[in-house]
Amino acid sequence: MSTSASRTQALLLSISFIAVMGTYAYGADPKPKTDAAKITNALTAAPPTVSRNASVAEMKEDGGMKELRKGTGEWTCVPDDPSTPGNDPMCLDPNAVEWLHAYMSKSAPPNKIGFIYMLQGGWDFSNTDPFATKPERGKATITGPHVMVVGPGVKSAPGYDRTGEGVNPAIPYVMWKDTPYEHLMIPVR
Ligand SMILES: [Cu+2]
Repeated sequence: MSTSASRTQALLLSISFIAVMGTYAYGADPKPKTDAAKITNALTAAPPTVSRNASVAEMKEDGGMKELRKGTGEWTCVPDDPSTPGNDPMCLDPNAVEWLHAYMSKSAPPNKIGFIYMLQGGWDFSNTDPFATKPERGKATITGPHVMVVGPGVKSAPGYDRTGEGVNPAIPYVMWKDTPYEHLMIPVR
């Protein structure tokens, strides 16, 4: 996962940190600025068969969503989060959209299983704190292409690493464990 506009401030304090991020360096991947660029970026989060008919919406500072494109399918793609240095668009099924709204508004997620594609990878300040605004132990969690399973049902899913802090993100694991927003992170490459 990767959201929250409130992270912007923390990022400004993390310039030196960002500078050592190698392939994820800030300058390597310019943030999409126009609606057209945001739409193109958002659609790269899922296979074309999924994103082709998807709606595209960006997250607003107040936790709401602004629709950039009306799709004909059930999926919603969200462009790269401007508050994180990495490129982290995602495509969500309807249950996952509800889950994302709950996370953004810090309310309880619905008791449903949701699914999210993040085929460009993800960038999170913390593997354990959903609302962290600075890198955990001085180090962000940077993940490669993955899919996510969200919802309270994740608590009872066996076989996923629950190390939390310091987990190896190259294996299927639980992010933000023991919080209402815990979810499975499943690498796909
Ligand atoms: Cu993710």
